[in-house]
Amino acid sequence: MRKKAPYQPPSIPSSEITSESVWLKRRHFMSVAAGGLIAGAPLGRALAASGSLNYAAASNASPGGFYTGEKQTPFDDVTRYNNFYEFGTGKDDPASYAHEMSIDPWSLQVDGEVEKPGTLNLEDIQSGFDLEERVYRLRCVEAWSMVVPWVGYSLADLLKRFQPTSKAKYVQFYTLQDRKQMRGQRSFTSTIDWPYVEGLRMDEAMNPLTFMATGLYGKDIPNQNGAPIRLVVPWKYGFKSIKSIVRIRLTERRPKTTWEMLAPQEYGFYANVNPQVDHPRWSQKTERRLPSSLFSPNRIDTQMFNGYQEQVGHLYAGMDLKRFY
Ligand SMILES: Nc1nc2c(c(=O)[nH]1)N[C@H]1C(S)=C(S)[C@@H](COP(=O)(O)O)O[C@H]1N2
Ligand SMILES: [Mo]
Repeated sequence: MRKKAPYQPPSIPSSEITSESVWLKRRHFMSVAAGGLIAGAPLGRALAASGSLNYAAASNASPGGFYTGEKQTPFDDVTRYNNFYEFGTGKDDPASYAHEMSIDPWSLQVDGEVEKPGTLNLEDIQSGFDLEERVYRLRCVEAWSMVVPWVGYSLADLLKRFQPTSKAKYVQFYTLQDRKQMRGQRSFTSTIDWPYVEGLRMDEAMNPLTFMATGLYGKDIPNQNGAPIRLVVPWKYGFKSIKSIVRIRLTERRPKTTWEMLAPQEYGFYANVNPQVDHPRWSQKTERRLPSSLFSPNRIDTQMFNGYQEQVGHLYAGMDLKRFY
């Protein structure tokens, strides 16, 4: 079996990196823009130190939306409170059982409407693209949310390498299917038709915010968060951010997606975060920001497109978002 190159941690803590100021590539850093620096301090921290940090300012901490200065959800919450039904439906099941999945070797196939179909192995996935850090809000349809410092690259960077054809209108994603490694897939009570699948419209896939994460908090991404590579679409409900991807297929027709197949009246293809459109069984107006407890529930208002309206609102101009939820 191929040996994995030892992970080189960034030489500065992840909390001090802003995506605008530092793009990191394994083994070396490349400064591409000084835009995020105020007198040497990262933008988020400088704002926080000024004492005038409010929610709106934090949301807009970077013009591209690549970085929010909001308090980051601690590593332990990000990696122990998960949805990954392949390992069970309890929030702590993925942290308990995702180690039963091996990610080495791994193969990610890219096919369909592309000029150059091919596969990426683990090494390609982990170090074949320029890595950068993005700090995004993640809003689950269940009305909890987190702020996560991801490491990875844009989906556009990945797709361009395989040269999408003019017929490519959608992108479909598939999670690993392996009953031996994924105990949730062996469960008799599971109603999901495995493998977990997701999809995006081509313009959503190519939007600069759409991210492939291979790490978080400056480390390789833990299995429970979707190792070795998972999608992150920060303006959509979390279920769109499919984990442990083995296939990306570009298509002419809109692909089927797991939650839409399961309950189409509750979960749509678009699944854009929208406080105006409630889930049939609960309100989407507010969310519980982790860490949260009985004594500090930490409820905050949910923002349109999870606060990324400026970056992605144009994608849905003229669409009835109550109908296309
Ligand atoms: N393959 C797969 N991907 C998945 C899920 C899943 O059950 N299986 N759950 C989704 C849901 S509902 C959410 S909220 C996010 C959670 O990501 P996190 O556990 O890293 O916070 O993963 C999404 N990706
Ligand atoms: Mo979710």
